[in-house]
Amino acid sequence: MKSHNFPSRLTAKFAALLSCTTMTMIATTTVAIAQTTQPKASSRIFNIKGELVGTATFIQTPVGVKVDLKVQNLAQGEHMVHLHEKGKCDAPKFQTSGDHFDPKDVDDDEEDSTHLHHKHEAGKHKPAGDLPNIIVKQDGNGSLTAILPKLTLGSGKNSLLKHGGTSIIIHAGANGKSTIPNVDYKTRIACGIIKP
Ligand SMILES: [Cu+2]
Repeated sequence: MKSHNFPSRLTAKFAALLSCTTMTMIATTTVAIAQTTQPKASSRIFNIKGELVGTATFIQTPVGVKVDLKVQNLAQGEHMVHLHEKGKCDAPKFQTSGDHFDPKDVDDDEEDSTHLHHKHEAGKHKPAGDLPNIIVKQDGNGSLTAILPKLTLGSGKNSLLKHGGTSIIIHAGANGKSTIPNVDYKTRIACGIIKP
């Protein structure tokens, strides 16, 4: 009797193991599909000394790219934060990150030609990759969440993951006011390359 029982128990164990493996494979495939349909990106942000001072995550949503930014060890006060047009961060000046990321699409061009006069008059054109200013507290920490409606993590020139990449830059100050004595408020004090 036992000699019959033993192999059947073994078979049951093997079957359980097999179904476990199959379940894991299905789960892995589901995660892979979810990641394909909802692209993500992130960035580790370093100051001019190469110290990590922040992290940013980027998630594709139906209304644009959602950005979550957390910083630490920065000067207290208000800092401008922009996405810049190149995926390069060469300290100490971070000029290799280029200008503000501000891709133009067809809809924008039409809108621009209609409203060009008003926009220039107001002087309020906001580049697509400009985030709200971040407020750094006395302890050096700060965080912000924002949606960038004109940008994507998908394909095309509006993508944060376009050829050549993009970066996130934190400036010394905002509204003409610097957080660091004797440093211009526009100075680029930290930079992170945005990666898939
Ligand atoms: Cu900037």
